Amino acid sequence: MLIKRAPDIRSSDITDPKLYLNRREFIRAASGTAAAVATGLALGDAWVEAATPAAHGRKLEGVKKSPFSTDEKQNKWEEITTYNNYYEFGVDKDSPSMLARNFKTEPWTVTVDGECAKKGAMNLEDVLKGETLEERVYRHRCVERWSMVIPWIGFPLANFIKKCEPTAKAKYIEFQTLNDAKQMPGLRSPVLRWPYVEGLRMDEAMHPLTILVVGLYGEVLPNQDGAPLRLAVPWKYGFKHIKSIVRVKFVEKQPLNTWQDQASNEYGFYANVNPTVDHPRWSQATERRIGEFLMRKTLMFNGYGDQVASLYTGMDLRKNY
Ligand SMILES: Nc1nc2c(c(=O)[nH]1)N[C@H]1C(S)=C(S)[C@@H](COP(=O)(O)O)O[C@H]1N2
Ligand SMILES: [Mo]
Repeated sequence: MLIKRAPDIRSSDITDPKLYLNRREFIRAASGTAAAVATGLALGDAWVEAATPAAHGRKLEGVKKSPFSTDEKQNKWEEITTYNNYYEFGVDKDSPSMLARNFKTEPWTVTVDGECAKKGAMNLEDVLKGETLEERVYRHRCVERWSMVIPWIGFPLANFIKKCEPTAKAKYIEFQTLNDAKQMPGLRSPVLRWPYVEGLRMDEAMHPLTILVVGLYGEVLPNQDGAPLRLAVPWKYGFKHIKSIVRVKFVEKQPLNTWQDQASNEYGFYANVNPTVDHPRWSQATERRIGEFLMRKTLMFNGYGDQVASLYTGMDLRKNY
């Protein structure tokens, strides 16, 4: 059953209509894939609305609580695994829950290059080596004005960066998502330029709130949420939280992130949550917490200002949106 929620800005409202691949076409395009067959979507022209929460998977051992967690009410597993943006698996919020089901996350390799001493392929086990996993309950605010509270499990990105030994020239870090059209039916649509790319300034990347995520609610991360490895930067809009990361590059110049590439007048590099800087097509002053009816006030830096505001001292946040 399609889970209906309070009215929201639909992906079709924020995407150039020319490029927007509608649900019916999308499912037809995807129906050749194993994923679509497995989820019962490939029924000729008849299509089924079959958003289903992720099955419960493997429990993660030895997870510590973190003082960086919010004690706000957490969104449900069902919400966090059926309401996703992940255009590699379709532009509708429930498409990833259906089409990412058979996505292969093992084995997984992250390739490191650019301005660092330790270049090359690292398998996920090496990325995780020596890390203590922490539960970080973070507010998550999408640029489209919805929000959730999500108990991620991960570890500081700073730890990973130290392993790579960046040089003095490394001013930014760039991330890339897997680009595999066989597994990701959304890549057949030109809705974005693939692969999905994101970046952070080095001090943002080293900040203790910035984590690499491998789990959710005490379990291995579900595919629709970016398994096996995704980013969480809680003071920034959701599009900075790149999923299924396969490449990390240390660079001197500010990377061109995917949504800035798509519409630079609407989406910038910094993407700090900021209720005083409107999106050209809507206000960012309020947001809808998924599961709630009334809008709430959006907080500067998504409520993480005490920890991160100093990163932007002297910067014009209207220009650097
Ligand atoms: N590779 C990739 N990463 C992505 C996206 C995407 O389409 N592709 N969407 C982004 C957007 S717009 C949001 S709001 C978050 C949503 O993350 P969630 O599904 O875990 O809530 O993922 C971000 N990361
Ligand atoms: Mo988003």
